[in-house]
Amino acid sequence: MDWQKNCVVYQIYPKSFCDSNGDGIGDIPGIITKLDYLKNLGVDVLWISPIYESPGFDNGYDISDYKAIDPIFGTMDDFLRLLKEAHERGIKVLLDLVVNHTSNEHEWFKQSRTSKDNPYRDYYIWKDGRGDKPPNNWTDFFGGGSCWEYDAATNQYYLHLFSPWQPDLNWENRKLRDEIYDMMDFWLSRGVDGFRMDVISYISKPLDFPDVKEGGSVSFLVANGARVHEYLREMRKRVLDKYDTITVGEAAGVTIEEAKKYANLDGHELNMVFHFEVNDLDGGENYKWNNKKIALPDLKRVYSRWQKGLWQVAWNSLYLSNHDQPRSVSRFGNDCDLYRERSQKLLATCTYLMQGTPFIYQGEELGATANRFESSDQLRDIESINALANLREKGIPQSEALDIISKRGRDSARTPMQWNDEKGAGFTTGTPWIMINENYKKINAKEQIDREDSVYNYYKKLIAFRKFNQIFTQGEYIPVFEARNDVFAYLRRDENQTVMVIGNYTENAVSVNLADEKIKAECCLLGNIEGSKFLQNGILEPYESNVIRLG
Ligand code: TEU
Ligand code: CA
Repeated sequence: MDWQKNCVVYQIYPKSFCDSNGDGIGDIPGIITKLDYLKNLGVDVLWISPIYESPGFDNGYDISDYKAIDPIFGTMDDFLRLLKEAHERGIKVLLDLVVNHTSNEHEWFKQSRTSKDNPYRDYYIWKDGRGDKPPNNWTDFFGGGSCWEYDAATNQYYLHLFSPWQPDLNWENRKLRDEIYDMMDFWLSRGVDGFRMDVISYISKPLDFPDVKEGGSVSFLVANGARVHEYLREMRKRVLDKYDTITVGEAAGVTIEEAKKYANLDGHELNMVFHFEVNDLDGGENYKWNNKKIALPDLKRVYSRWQKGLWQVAWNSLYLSNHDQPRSVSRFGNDCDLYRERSQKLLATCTYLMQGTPFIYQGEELGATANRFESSDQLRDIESINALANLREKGIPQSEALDIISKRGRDSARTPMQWNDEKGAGFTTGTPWIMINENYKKINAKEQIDREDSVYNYYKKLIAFRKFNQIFTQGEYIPVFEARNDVFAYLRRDENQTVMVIGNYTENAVSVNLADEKIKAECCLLGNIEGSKFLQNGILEPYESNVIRLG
């Protein structure tokens, strides 16, 4: 079995993980001090969000030098030491590859904007305006207005799908692609084990740059462009195939049919992708800025479609959240005192025991919750700041707008790791770059590690359980109780055995008759409630989950 399929990945958002020098910003030496914590949890791979040199308008997703470590995170020596120390513990390290765009402070862009015949001009996407209007009607993904920024020096506009500080690269240019493969080689040859590829589904643009239709989305226009698979195949041949890597593409706008190409088991492109169909479930009229709750039947439908759709053709990734998405327990579970821990355990159980490679986002293993931002000066993310202005403009009162942003914005998942109950939460001795969730006295790693029935210790058990039961990697996925809107349940089956994973996603006790699905239970292998009576009385307590061996 390939290790890429059997491993568990842990995502570190370095700015918020652990600060070693008291400047309020997490850093590489800080990560090194936590490697034993990660080893103890049982994860095999770390994905570290960008640590390259960057002016930081989008927390490192705007890179000004791909081959340098940003001084806020440490030095190249620190990074090489992290790599060595991780490898010594049997942990692999994946970097974030952000190659849809660079920072506007990247040397290529500085050159590119100087003149139309500069050799770097064509590394980016420049167009004439339509009269005094931008080349088309696209608006950026951060709610900041047009995707085109006018540049007076050459009287043209450059494309930026994200902020104006993130000009899009022109992948049609072969020299640009060569530079990117060379840069990937630079990191892989130093021992990096692979990449998470930022918005990789967007790199091939429609060359006629058509207007987006009323009600349509730019995302679907730019996703899965004509040459994206050609580029990824080229990348694999030119660089990835020389190493034993793990690759995951962030793939907004990717359907199952497309995913079968990106993440095909034939190994010509990537190991897997992150699709967005779960994230889109609570989107709506106002994009994601609403109070909508995800309905379980919708969630089940998406999960089952992807499980069945990729079966024996391609490979799934399994994630609940990341640095762009709300905290999972607040979004899919219940973050009240009574059910926070139990529902986080349920979510992990039901998500990570499907087929695919599990990804844990920092803090999930503690049951970290959404943060409440009380004032605009507490916000840090460019998208949240734009959203506040846009919501206010729509007439939504400040406190309501902040409530929506706290629930759905990206800052909420970016508050620092809560390591202990001391001032600074063990994250920093200084002033943190973003506020610390005030619940750190109650929710923190120290308390979690020390208590046997904590979320952390459950995650640890679950990771080990998954690893030593190959059925979860290889077994077939068969949904059961499909029509129920309170319970998510499925079987995993291989030639030797069948197990059922079942979870009650509601705050009520519910009754389940296994005979309805002709299921004969043998014993409970793993549950999130000590002394569960489920196999005796058929009652699932609120947010209860169980893994059951069938006879
Ligand atoms: O995210 C791209 C992406 O499509 C989103 O998840 C985006 O954050 C969301 O649509 C905003 O509502 C990636 C990175 O994960 C994100 O942190 C970066 O800001 C973005 O690309 C640009 O590099
Ligand atoms: Ca620091």
